[in-house]
Amino acid sequence: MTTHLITFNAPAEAPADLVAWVEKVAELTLPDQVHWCDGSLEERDRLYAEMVASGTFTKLNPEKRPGCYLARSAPSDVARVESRTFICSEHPDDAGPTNNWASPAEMRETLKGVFAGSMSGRTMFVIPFSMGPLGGDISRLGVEITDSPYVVVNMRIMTRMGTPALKLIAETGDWVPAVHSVGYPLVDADGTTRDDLAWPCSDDKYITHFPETREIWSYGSGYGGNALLGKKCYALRIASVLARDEGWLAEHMLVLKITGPDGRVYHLTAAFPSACGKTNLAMLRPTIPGWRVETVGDDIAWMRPGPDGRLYAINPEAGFFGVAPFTSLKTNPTALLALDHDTIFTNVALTDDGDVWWEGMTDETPAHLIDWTGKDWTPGSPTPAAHPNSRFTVRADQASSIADDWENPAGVPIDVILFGGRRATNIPLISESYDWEHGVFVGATVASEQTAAAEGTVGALRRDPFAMLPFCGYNMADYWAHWLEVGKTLGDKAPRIFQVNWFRKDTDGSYLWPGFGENSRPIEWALRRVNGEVAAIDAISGRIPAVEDLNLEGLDLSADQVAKLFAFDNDAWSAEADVTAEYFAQFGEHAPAELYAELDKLHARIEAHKG
Ligand code: OXD
Ligand code: MN
Repeated sequence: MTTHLITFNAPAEAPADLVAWVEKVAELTLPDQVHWCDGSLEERDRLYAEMVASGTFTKLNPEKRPGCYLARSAPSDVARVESRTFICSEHPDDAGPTNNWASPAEMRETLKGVFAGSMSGRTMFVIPFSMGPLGGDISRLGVEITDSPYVVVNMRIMTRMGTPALKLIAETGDWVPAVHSVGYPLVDADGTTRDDLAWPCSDDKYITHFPETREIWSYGSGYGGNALLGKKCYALRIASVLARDEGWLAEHMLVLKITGPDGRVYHLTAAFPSACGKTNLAMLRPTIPGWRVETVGDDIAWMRPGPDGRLYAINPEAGFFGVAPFTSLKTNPTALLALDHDTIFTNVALTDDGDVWWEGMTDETPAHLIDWTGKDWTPGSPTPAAHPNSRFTVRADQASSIADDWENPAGVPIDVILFGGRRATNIPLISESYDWEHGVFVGATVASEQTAAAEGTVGALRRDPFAMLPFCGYNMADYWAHWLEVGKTLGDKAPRIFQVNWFRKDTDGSYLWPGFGENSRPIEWALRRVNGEVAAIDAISGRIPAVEDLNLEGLDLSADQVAKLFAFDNDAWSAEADVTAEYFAQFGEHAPAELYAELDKLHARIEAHKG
């Protein structure tokens, strides 16, 4: 197509620089046509109908799941691909040892090659979007170009997308360009055509970020964070760079609003590595009377010091892209009920009556299903019916737990920051950091124990600092330094930092703590600490509760189990501190001196504990 047609098609609101960029990308990728997304219901419904007709979507039973659709991806395209995710900063040091670095000049050449003609035979969609409420002070704008209608309808749920965002882009001129192609052109260079697939993608994948020029280019995958570029690519990798340069924080954290029995309102953010129950915590139903928990965000928080000096957070997303398996009326009724209508399901199983199912959804397994690969499935089948990383995409306000202030453009003031990991040993149920620097040390050293099944080494620690390991757009150690800086700005207005561990195990391998709604109990202690209502005991990991201050009423926990939840083994802590020194050493000069000082203090506390 000729590029003047793009100009011709562009909505009146589109600014010249945006139109010029779209033309440039079209000249490279050679789509058949260009569609500027307005975000309307008509547009959505037309795309849904087209995807049903093309076989990308199966419409679910409208009696059971009105407005719901099922997509099945290619078996080779089921998750984020960290090995193909690149930070293309000028200097390798600015990507740091925990990211894949690529030279921006070389990567640009590679991308030019793979994107050349990559959209031929397809429609190129232009998606203007806002991360965060439209026009909010903490919000940011972007434009994703994609050749995937699946991406368009998911972005419509996950972001504020369409004409209102385009108007703001024209007004402010400040937006991040993001280009995505599934990498499956329908016409090749010599004019040979091929049929489309229900889930087109490429074996060759590049998820690339250019922090200096603030651009995203993603090729070859249609799945989740690889393709919905507002989420991990923008709201974490690029936004973490913006945040560093502008004095704020872009974090892989859920955000909660909590109301106490006396009506006092608190807000809390929490960072957890994958597979630690983050969505369940985001929709926590407290078991202790009088406490109410509401959801502001389930995955990402953008936080800025506000006019009163406190730290304010927004959820930059508008929807949840959650893991489906093990979401049930027992584990997370709020999430399950939110999926009743207007939800896109990807890679879950289909029931005979046109509904969805996944492992752990119900006690009883259906006798027959169509599995996520489209094949017949029975309970005797050797593979799961739903892919373990199968997902739901749903608007955030479909969750009954959504807080009334979740879209407040000014954000919510944060009282408490939680860091969690999956630790069988060492880390107590809850402990409070001694100060901000200690909190940064705790966040920097967060880890989960690798299971034998995953890596063959029982007990080895997989570090996931701030749960940001795959999401920090620059050198992780510089990111820690940035956190230390923000702490100086906040001073005594800074949120209090706590570490939690729901996963400590007894010697027989059983979990010591029941988890789920009971997690409200240690959180209650944290909030009472904020209020100055309870004292605490200095311990190796931080300040821990006196047993009588932890609300354990109605729980079937023995005194021995409670003691084990807060037990400290000097030798195990010494060993862990030694490993931490090695871990910091990989960052060389970049590792902040403050964190080495915290490590010294930890050694001193371990020595004192030996007493
Ligand atoms: C997610 C993730 O999908 O963290 O949110 O991987
Ligand atoms: Mn996440």
